[in-house]
Amino acid sequence: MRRVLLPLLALALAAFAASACATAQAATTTQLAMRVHYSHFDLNRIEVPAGVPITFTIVNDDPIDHEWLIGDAAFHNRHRTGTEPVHGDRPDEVSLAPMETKTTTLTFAPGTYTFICHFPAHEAYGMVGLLVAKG
Ligand SMILES: [Cu+2]
Repeated sequence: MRRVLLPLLALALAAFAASACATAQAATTTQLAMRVHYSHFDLNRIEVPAGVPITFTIVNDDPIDHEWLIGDAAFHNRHRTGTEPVHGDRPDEVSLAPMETKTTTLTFAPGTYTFICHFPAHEAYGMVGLLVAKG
């Protein structure tokens, strides 16, 4: 059993490393298309310029609800224990019905932010990404 598992693990790690490289975005990007598929964001590391509007088009390709919430650690701590099933029209809190596409525009101060789906168990499953705004 152990002989079978080790090559599979190596293969999985190689696939993860390849996908991590493929999902980085250049720091000049102001328009981003993002897809949610199998409860994962297809972009998990994004670099954008600080101080200019960044427009995100987020496609939920799954047959279940998701959300895209972006902010700092305090923002996510609030949402991890929050009880809002659906978010309003705040640009940093996007609720996505099954197969729905939404667009939102945000301007970031220089820094590092995370975007997370806070539906039960989705963050632990890997619905997390990093955005770096470079000044
Ligand atoms: Cu989700």
